Amino acid sequence: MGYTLWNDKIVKDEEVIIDKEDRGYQFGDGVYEVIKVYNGEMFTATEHIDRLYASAEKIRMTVPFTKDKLHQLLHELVEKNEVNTGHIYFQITRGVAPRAHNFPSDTVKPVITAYTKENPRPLENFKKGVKATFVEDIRWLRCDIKTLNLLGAVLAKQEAHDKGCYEAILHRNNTVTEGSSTNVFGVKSDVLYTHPANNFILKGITRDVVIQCADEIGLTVKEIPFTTEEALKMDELFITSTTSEITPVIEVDDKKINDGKVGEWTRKLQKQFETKIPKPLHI
Ligand code: DCS
Repeated sequence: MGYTLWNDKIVKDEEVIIDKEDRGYQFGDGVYEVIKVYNGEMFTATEHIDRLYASAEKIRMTVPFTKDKLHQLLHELVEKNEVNTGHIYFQITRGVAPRAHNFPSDTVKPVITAYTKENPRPLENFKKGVKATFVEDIRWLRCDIKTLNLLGAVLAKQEAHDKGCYEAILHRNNTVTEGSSTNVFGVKSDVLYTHPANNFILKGITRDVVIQCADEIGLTVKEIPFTTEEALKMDELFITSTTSEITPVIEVDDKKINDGKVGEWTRKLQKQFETKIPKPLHI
């Protein structure tokens, strides 16, 4: 048992009450973020908070705090729950009102919940890589917004798990967009390819860090889409996210990438990424 941030207060988990007419519960009317905690320290918290505010604005919702205040509250939550390595999940909904599709009046306050989980890094996946499967991207056309409406992603991920795969690589008319909860990258002839950050994908914070890492190690990045067919012919393929970091993909629909071996550039990127994450304090 631990503590949850509930609106502007940190309370015991069991004190949180979620109303049945919360619009997040009924409509998925809200936005969310997941922030990784390494050795008690939040990683890229500013970027995640900025994206939360941007998502909220895109659905015409106002976060009732300043960014600094939210940052401070999340920091307190991590301390209070004594998180070592894990993550924070936080969401904000349009609040509680009698059920009607249109927005409630301005007096209705958004509802914020944030909690933490202790969660080890999936190091085995980083080392050995995972299997993936292609799934048609049936999501809506505003995938740039990190909304609570995740049914398209849920169905895709389940299809992948049913096939014994870690991730579903989504495609629209055979153009790879992203994973169900990750961004997708491919390396071909020493160039790193990924889908451009438009309305078809979520602009991952890890994606941005990886692009920066690529720059730092001299790997050319091209933000142009590739097809499912091209994906299978990549020298290297990997997925990225806050919790999956840089996870190599060694097989898609039973077809091996690079003979099922993790590629050199992927290893170099993983190494560069490692230099950026908060290290344990040795006092
Ligand atoms: N694309 C989608 C559809 C996602 O849901 C996510 C994150 C990403 C890309 C990668 O973004 P970040 O690099 O910013 O994490 N999904 C979060 C989730 O739902 N669980 O963990 C991360």
